[in-house]
Amino acid sequence: MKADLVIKLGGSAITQKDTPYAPKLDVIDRIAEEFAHSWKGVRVLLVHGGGSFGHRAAMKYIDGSGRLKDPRGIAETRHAMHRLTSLLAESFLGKGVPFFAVDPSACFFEESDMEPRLGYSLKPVELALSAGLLPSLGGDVVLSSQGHGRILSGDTIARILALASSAGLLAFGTDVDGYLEDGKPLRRIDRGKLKEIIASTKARANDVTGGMAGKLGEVGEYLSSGGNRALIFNATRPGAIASLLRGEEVEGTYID
Ligand code: IP8
Repeated sequence: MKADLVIKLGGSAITQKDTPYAPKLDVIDRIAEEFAHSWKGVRVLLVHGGGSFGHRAAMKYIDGSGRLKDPRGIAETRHAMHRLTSLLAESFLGKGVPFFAVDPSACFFEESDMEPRLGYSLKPVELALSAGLLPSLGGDVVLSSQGHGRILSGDTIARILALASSAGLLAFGTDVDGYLEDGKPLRRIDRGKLKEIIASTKARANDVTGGMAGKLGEVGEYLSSGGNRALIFNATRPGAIASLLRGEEVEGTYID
């Protein structure tokens, strides 16, 4: 599988994180519009976060070790993500973009013998890409061979997809202009500085997968596994997605 670009739309960009089940429909529609104009001919894998949908549901049920043991909690979290994915699908399809949702809960799973390990098959994503679709995966709850559920962040999915497709760029869209230091976005972070920066970054309290710190952790893992280049940018800024699809540099923090 080969992709030019993996774009993750963070939950903070496409939902109001502090209001339960509140999508930012204006942002979603604008991003869909930018895809409609600039996506043709670009091999893109799209990922989205949980925002006030998945995180809201998961927080009610998740335990201290990150497991969801109550079947109702697993099912509600899956459904919350399904609702958000449907809103994205309606918007993209309404603008003529063949958004094709691939359910991560159906192609990722946790295998446990000594240590829990993430297993997956990306065949459906690969086939969707070759069929001329825009494959899209949201963060999700995945099932374990031990009988519980665990949250799989869209950040992790994005990192796995970017490595599996040798993407030229792994771009994390948030609602801020990049990695902020003293309120200002850094233009570039050298991979050698990443560990230090992660240590000083605190997770947002309403996020079960670690917010900016989690994202930077995935970037670290991506680069140390042979990944090319990562970016943290503001997906709510008009034109940012269109520029990325045209292969242009955008405002934000590049990490390489
Ligand atoms: O917002 C989390 O995905 P993320 C997905 O990308 C759920 O970390 C179900 C909370």
